[in-house]
Amino acid sequence: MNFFNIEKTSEGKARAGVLNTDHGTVQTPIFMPVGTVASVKTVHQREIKDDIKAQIILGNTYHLYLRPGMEVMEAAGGLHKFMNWDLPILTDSGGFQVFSLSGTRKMSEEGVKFKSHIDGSVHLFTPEKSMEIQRQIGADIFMAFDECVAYPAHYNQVKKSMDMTHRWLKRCMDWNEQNPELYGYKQRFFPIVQGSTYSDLRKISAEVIAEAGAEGNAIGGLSVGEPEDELYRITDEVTDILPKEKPRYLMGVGTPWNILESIGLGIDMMDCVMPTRNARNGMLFTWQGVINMKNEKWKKDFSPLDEFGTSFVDQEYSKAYVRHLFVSKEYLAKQIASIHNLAFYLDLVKVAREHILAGDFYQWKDSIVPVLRQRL
Ligand code: PRF
Repeated sequence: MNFFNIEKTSEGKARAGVLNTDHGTVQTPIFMPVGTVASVKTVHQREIKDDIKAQIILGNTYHLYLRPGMEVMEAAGGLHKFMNWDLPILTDSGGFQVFSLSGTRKMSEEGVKFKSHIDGSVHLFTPEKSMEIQRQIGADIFMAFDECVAYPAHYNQVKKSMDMTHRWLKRCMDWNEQNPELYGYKQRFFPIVQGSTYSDLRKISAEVIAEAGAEGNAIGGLSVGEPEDELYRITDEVTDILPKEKPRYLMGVGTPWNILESIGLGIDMMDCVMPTRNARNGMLFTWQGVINMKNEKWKKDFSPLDEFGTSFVDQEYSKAYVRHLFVSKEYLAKQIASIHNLAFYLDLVKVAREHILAGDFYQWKDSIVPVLRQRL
């Protein structure tokens, strides 16, 4: 069985496909909830699977390496067993999290030396170390060790960083070739395109990554503060170069409208902390627009949390009740809002997929995007 089968390509670049992993299939385009520390924050595995209907979740090398650590991970038999999640998992390689979380860090050709955000202890991540940790975690899909430069960055700095990411890719692939999987199922490796918002660098990087011949490819370095039109422009340019027959993963994107536009540009997989992080702050995404749950205007609104929502929380609780929970700073507020947002994101990509299969994706997207962006 192929790892990736495309079922239908629409009028433009959008496509509907299926990923086949040893932990089950994933229908694409797909959104992947982020489970950084072996937990999708505030949400039970049972809810992620049965209510939210997630088909694959993310774990993070950086966090899991620091805690619980790889001794525990290997003794557990990998992340699937440790967290009792038997569907597919993807792990990010750690580089991006080192940049965004650890206070002090030092880059070199060898790798990144950093201080743990937990206890200040010093560690070194190299491409080889990241691969070794990702073998111990045992995700179905694992990522190359890359550097994501901040936005904006000078051309020369971006080029230098991108060239190093390409050299690191070679080291990742050499290590993977010599070190097989630990747990008896297949792990698929995805390299990452960098190059910030410079078209010529993105073209070089996409060609290098395509040339690597991996089973899937990712686009990094976006959604880091650049304007939305730049995100779309670069995604469009890069998906023109990455091989059509392999899945394309856009890392860390984004809002519901970013997700639909990216699907329209040929992206198959996305992840973002936005649905869970914003939920914890009271921001709900719906088919009618964005809701601030803490707003006074919901105080006596006893209508369902989201009348078009697919999850049980949408029908079983009122806006007034969930607002009350937020105002009272109850844990349950964060839990209900996270379940709602993740279920909405999964419904969004499911409906997008149906429109791709029906052949009217672009027409549908253009009509729904302005609605999704509304503030209610
Ligand atoms: N690289 C890696 N992980 C990432 C990114 C990246 O560039 C991004 C950028 N949006 C999110 N997560 N390895």
